[in-house]
Amino acid sequence: MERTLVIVKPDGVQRGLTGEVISRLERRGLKVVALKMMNVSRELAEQHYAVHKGKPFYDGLIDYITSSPVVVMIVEGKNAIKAVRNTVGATNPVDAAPGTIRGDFAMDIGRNIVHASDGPETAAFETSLWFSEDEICAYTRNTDTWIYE
Ligand code: IDP
Repeated sequence: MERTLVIVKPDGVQRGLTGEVISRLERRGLKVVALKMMNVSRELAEQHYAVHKGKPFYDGLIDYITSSPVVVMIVEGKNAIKAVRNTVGATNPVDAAPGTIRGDFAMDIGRNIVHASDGPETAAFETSLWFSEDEICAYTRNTDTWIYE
């Protein structure tokens, strides 16, 4: 089982899409194992987006993610990183397929509703950046045998 970080970004929270995002992930079969709403400090935003430092959109990205509360979660599942990325859709919503979260609810790359870790290393880094170990709930679901062979 993999764990990956998902953030409902400020535009997603403001637009009332938090439940929609969680619902789509849950309905797919992913299991939420940690969840909280929070304001993002500039320090945390800079750590999370360190890889983008120096890019033209960096300052706007830090302003955006710190502008209003986010809902952040860890979801778990078989190949969860890829499954979540595919459910979220392409970074630029104009390229995101209909049926994906970004393809259904977003118009602009700078307001794309959701963040999802893009690989095993970033997932490990980001889950430990946003959550302490005692905030993560490990639990079994009786439905898992109906989701996984
Ligand atoms: P991802 O969120 O799909 O993993 P990344 O390329 O890692 O995409 O970019 C991180 C975030 O930075 C994007 O989700 C988006 O919010 C923002 N971003 C990326 N490129 C641009 C851009 O050209 N203009 C404005 N924002 C951008």
